[in-house]
Amino acid sequence: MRALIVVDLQVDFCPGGALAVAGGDEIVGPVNALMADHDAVVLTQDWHPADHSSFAGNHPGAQPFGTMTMSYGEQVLWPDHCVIGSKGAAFHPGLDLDRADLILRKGFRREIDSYSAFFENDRRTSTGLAGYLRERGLTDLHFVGLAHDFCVAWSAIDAARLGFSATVIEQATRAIDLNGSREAAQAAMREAGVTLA
Ligand code: VGL
Ligand code: ZN
Repeated sequence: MRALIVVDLQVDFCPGGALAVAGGDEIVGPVNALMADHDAVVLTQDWHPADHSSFAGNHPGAQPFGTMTMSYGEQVLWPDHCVIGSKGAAFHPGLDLDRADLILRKGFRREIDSYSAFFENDRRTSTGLAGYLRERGLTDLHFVGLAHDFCVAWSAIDAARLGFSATVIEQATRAIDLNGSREAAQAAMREAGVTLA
């Protein structure tokens, strides 16, 4: 059975938002249309406490889009975004929420970021999503949403590694493209066995 995994299609990742992805809002219509072709729809929601360690604003002297070494490795420092309960953390108002079976929040622990919908950035702490999908017999996963080169790519790579069939529907994603991250993510996805459609 096929699941559509809609990654972080939230106000802060769309034009005008705190961590805007160019053209992010253009994919809302295509994503809504894809929902009908799937047996299940899962939405992920980036969901950070205001004191989150991935926010440049929480590290005196740090600049957004710089990097910092955390206990689990290197972490990009982002503009403050998707703060729990804020307007920017809400889904894009055009997204069809009624079709969602599951809304999975991630990144809610202050000390660890979570790009992937499956594992937090320590690459060990599970979000529980794999168990949910397996128990429902959802083995064929189609990824769309934002951002192509971070949360979509990391989620699809983890899905392939976990033994799911993983496809990224590229026309329903948009990239941040930070220092070549778009090309790097595409190469990493191909390497991991993700289909780019
Ligand atoms: C994302 C950076 C920080 C994403 C989330 O959804 O790709 N990127 N938080
Ligand atoms: Zn985030």
